[in-house]
Amino acid sequence: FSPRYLKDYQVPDYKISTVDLTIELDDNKTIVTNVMNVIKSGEHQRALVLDGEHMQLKSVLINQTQIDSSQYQLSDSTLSITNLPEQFTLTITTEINPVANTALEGLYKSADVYCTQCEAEGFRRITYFLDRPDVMAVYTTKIIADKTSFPFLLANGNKVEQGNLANNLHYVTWHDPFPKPCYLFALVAGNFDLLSDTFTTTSGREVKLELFVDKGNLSRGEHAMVSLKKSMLWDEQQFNLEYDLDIYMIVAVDFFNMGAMENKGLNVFNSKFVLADDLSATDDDFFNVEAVIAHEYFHNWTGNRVTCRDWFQLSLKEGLTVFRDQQFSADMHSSTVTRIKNVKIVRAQQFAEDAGPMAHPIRPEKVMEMNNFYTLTVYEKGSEVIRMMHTILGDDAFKAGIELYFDRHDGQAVTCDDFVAAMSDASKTDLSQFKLWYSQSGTPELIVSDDYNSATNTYQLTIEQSYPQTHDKQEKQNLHIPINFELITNDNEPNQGGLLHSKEKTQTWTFDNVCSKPLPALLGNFSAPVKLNYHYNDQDLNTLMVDASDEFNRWDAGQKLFAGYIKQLVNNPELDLPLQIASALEQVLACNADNAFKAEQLILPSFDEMAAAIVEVNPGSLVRAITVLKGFIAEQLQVQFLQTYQSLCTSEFAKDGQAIGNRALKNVCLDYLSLLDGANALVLNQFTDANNMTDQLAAIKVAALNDLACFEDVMTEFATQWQGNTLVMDKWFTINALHNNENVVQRITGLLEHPEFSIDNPNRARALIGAFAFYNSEYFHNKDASGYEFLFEQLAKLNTINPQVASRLITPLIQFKSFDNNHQQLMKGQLQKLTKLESLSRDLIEKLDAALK
Ligand code: HT7
Ligand code: ZN
Repeated sequence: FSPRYLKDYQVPDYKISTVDLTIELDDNKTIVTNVMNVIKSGEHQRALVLDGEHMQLKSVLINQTQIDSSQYQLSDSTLSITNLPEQFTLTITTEINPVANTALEGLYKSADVYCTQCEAEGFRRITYFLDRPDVMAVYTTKIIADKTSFPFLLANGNKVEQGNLANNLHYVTWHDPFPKPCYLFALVAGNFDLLSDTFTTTSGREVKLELFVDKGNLSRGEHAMVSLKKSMLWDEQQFNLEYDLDIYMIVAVDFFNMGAMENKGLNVFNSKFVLADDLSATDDDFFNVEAVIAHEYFHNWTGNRVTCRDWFQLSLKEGLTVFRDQQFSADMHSSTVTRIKNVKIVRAQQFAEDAGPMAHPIRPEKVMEMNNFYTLTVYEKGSEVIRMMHTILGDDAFKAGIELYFDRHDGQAVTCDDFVAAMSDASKTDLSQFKLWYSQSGTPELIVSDDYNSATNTYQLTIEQSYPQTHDKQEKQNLHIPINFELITNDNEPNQGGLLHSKEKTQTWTFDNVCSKPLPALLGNFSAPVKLNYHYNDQDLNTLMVDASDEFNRWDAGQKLFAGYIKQLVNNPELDLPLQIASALEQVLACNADNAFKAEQLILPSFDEMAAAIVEVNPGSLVRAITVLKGFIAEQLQVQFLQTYQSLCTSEFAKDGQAIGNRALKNVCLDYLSLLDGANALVLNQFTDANNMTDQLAAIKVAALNDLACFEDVMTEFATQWQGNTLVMDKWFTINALHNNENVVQRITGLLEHPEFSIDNPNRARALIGAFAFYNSEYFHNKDASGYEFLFEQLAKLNTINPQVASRLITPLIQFKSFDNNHQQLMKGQLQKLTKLESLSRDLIEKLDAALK
């Protein structure tokens, strides 16, 4: 397997203007007939080299005449045809085996549903094609299948024909008038319940909305439907973007490699991001369903109408669409709490990726397996880069840039440079230095110092950009970094504030008329994805927690306070903790902010976030440091936590923002109280009384994390209550994996044999194996290496079953550099063993090569 490089991009030698597919569905022998209109690009005699994998070629016809195998060349991954006219009809027939397709790429059958996943390069498993996003064609798709088992036959676009055939077969033909790359092709066949609705666009067109769910699940689709309509309205109001086809379909399936897929007019969703009801879904689940529905809907413009020229440009659509879904969520809920959630992911996970062996710019330059680049960097950091443009240009100019982007590029496959050019031209702003964010990997660090002169009332702020070496050894340049700032003074003058543009290695800003020594509040709303290094003392952080105008900064000051003590506790677990920490949190509990925000203020930085901020840490010491700080806070504020907890226990269930905030705060209190005497009774009580999944799950989670006496009983009761409900049982498997007990590896090894566990199902594999490796930090990193060994064994299986899932689950092992030398050696040992596996997938080879080089 050799890598591909961005610098080698060439326009395709041939265009394909139309694709007519006939797909005769069968479990093991599905026949695909693909009739294409092909046009040579320019004058040349080069071969047409089509991509194709994992299928059998049955016949090739040029202008309706069959050619024999002497006229084409077949390899494992290509079909090459030479001596071709300027324009011709190419008909290719292939046979595929959907049941054998456990990788869930291309056409697969699982749980009685035929389903496709073509992004990034799955279409080449359905038929031979120029499988690249800059080849855009108009598709017509005829699906033929058994009428009883598959009453719904769905594909992109509008339904144009349907009818019955002999042998209980039937067919439906779909036509999608919008030229699209093949990664947006989709087909679904199955027997579903259908939730129907309509949406009338601003220009007065009525769009049919259809949501397909497993039989018996109709009511669990309602929240998704409401979310879809909210998303459609928001995109019209914010960006003037209307939906374009007559119908928008969403299908929920249980077997899916990722969250969802934005196929034109026919989104396919992991059922986890569609199904939700009051009893079985948590508040977070409801939030996530709405966000993912919005994300896929927003892709209709940012991704589908304007797509990527090549896969190196993935962030063109993903970074922008994540930014759009984050803005949507911020508008639908508390904007600060939404922002805090986004930032936690960047700091805990994206920063770790950027510091690990797979570090890459948001526009990667070298890719071996494209599926490996659907990363936190491309998505989340990509979104931060778009957000910085929004911050620099302001909302109006940003929206003018979006408008110009669509005026220029509707119907095209373009690059990140094209996007930035539209932004720059519409706003008349020079973004040439800013563009380096697209090509530079790693997390910048800002080293901040200051000086106040009371004689002249001037204040100087100096910011230095610093770049730790990344794994790709890339040389770094100074970036254009927007820094939101506020100078907090205790005089009666209004605080100065605004946006600083850091562009040089070291830059100093001088502020006049500063009547007392100010405290700088920097990076308000996390205005750039960077680490900040300024020597705040505890008193400063306490001031920021109360006085910073930016709510995000108030939260962040608390996080910095906690992080400082966690770092000290790692080296000295006996450290005397000051009562000041508890009194700061006492103020938080007592103030009249909204409860969702208070809950965030009380949550300590996670293991991952701290691991990303400490060099070569001992994982056990870090877990203990966090526990010591948490225990100290719990003891100091026991009375306040209990009072708050009790005041928020209500028998009524509501789903409005306030009720959600109340539950969040109540369960953070429970989390602290679960470390103290009386925890078992409290937790058992909450479990028994719970009338919603948020509370029920919170109870079993703290029972697991603290290995409470009630743990086994509540788990058994939970499983009995929810057996058969796939999504809830995923939660149950996850809680098992989080059990804070030395026998956890035995427990989860046993669960691999549980009748409801199947490693073939990505959600199940992630729920059990993924949750253990990503979140049970204590026992995954156990010094006897049993956690690493367990992951190795599962990865060895997943390598052949589903390489995409294997490649995601290997993440905690390849990020060994965060940990001390002993752990590094143990983790590397497992990686070395993986390299010895027979038929190692390209996905794992790429990561192992990077990690071990
Ligand atoms: N654009 C999609 C990315 C994707 C994907 C989705 C499902 C299964 C496999 C996949 N590979 C890539 C999802 C999105 O970002 O909206
Ligand atoms: Zn996306």
